[in-house]
This record gives sequence, C-alpha cells and structure tokens, in this order.
Amino acid sequence: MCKTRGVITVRHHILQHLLANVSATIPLVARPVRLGATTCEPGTPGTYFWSPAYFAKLTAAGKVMDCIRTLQLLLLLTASGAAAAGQPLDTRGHDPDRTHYLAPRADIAPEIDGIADDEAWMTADWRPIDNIWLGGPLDAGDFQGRYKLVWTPQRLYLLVEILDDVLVDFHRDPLQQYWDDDCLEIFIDEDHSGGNHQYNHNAFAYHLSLDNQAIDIGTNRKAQHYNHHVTSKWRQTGDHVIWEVAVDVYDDQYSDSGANNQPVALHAGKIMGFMLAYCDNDRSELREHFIGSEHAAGDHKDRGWIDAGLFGTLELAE
Ligand SMILES: [Ca+2]
Ligand SMILES: [Ca+2]
Ligand SMILES: [Ca+2]
Ligand SMILES: [Ca+2]
Repeated sequence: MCKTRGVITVRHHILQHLLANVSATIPLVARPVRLGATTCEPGTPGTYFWSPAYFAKLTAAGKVMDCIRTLQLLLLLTASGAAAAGQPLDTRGHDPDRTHYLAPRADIAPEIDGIADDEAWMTADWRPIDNIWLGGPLDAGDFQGRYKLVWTPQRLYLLVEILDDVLVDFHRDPLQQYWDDDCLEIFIDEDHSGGNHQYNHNAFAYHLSLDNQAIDIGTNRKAQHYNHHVTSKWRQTGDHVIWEVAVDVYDDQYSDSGANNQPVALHAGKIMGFMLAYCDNDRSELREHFIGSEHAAGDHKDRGWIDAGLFGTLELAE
C-alpha cells in the first residue's frame, strides 16, 4: 500500500490552518524522529510515521479505518503543500542544507536576567553552535555552545549557553576590533531573503560584546551601536555563561538616520533567516576561533557578516 518509509510531523498550527496556509509544510516534514516513537493518532498534532510494516500491522489488527485515515491525512498534507506551491519556502539565495528552527511562542516573555529558569524556555529545543568557521580543531574545554529561541509578537528571545575557558575584552572601545574579543554574534534576516547585507540592512549581524553592547556595520560602512535593538544580560552559572537576549526585529527598510523606525510585529508562521556564532579569543591578538550554528562549505567560511544566504531558517510556531 505504502512503499515509502518516512516520518511526517504535523504541528498544531498546520492542522488549524491546513487549507489556508501550509506553504512551509513540505520542507518541514523531513524532521527525523525515531521510527515508531509516536503512536499514530490521525487527526491530532504529533509525529506520524508510515512504513510497509506499520500498515501491515494495522491491517492485521483489523484497523483498516486507521490505515485509511492516516493515508487521507498524508494525502491532504501533500495536496495542501502542492496547492501552496505558489508560495513555498523560498530557499533560493541560500546555501543547501540550512538548519530549520521551529521557535515556540512564549505566553510570558522570558525575563532578561541571565537566569534560564523562565517557563518559556522549557518548550524550546536546544541547537548546537558547533561549526568551526575560523581556527583549528577545538578542544571541548576551550568552547562549547548551544542556544534556544522563543518569541512574542513584540520580540525574539534567545537563550545561549556558552562554555568558554577564558573570557576576554581586550578592546575596551566596543567599536574597535570587536570581533577579536569574546562576543556573541546574532544574525537576523527578517524576510529570509538571503543576499548581501554587508553595508545595508537586508539583514543584521549584531555583535554582542561582554559589556552587552550590540554593534553592526551601518549603511555608512562604519561600525555603530544598535543597542536600542537588543537587550541582553549574561551571568556565570557554574562553568557556563548564560546569555539571555531580546531582539527587536527590523526589516530591510530600516534607516540609520531615521527617527521613525518601527520593529516588525511577529506572528505564527513567519519565516526569517537566523544564525548564531561566537568569537572565542582567550589570549591572542586576533580571535582564536569563530564557531557558528550553520555549516559553511568551502575555504571561505567567515562570510556570514556579508552573505545572508548562509543563515538558517527560523520559523515562528504557536
Ligand atoms: Ca531569565
Ligand atoms: Ca576559549
Ligand atoms: Ca532580507
Ligand atoms: Ca574566550
């Protein structure tokens, strides 16, 4: 009956808006889970799988209707995805194999205090920062990092857990060689367009220094403060540094000289470009490692500050 083995994840908001807006359904279904991890319950959100053995088991148990309803659900999703082909997730302008992060909505925004005990964080998945963009092999005691994302209609929230053996801020002027101090770099492309963002606001690359200042290059081609976009706080807990960050998301119409820039309102189903990186310096003139959340192919891996095509995909979920 069904020759293909695979999994399909059906999220709550997709079921709710199945016929209205499932443009991102098909690229999202390839989220691997252990086969058989979740019982098939047609008509409810969850993780579904199908395989010849699974259908044979259902048929043998006389659960023919379950079989049919499961297939109906799968076909409905497939058909809905095809119907929405006019507005599928546009991956043009992006490197292949980008990660896809499904960020849950926070009913109550996390408190930005460097303490990760907020209820909002409990439902979000960890993702690693483990792709070495600059520097040689990395010792686990030198750097480890991971992050989570949640959102409210007003802001995007980030929890980052860093293990870094030595914290340094050699350049006290936050506009001087800030990338050679320990810093967290947050990349956001509001409309997931990809493309060049070096001297424009097609995307932002906020460098968060240890004194919680957010620096990016403006349209005047000079580094400048964007502290009014980002609220952040970090705190040492055991041998880890915990950062909590709240970000106002701005689109590509942002003007460095404008007085009326307004952050974009966020909503379920919104797709943005996103990635995260850490500049790790411990004792050198130049940073020793640059580690990112996305895989960067080729010899020139340090191009996220120019090319938004390296960013992963961030989807806002209910
Ligand atoms: Ca907190
Ligand atoms: Ca280190
Ligand atoms: Ca953009
Ligand atoms: Ca360091």
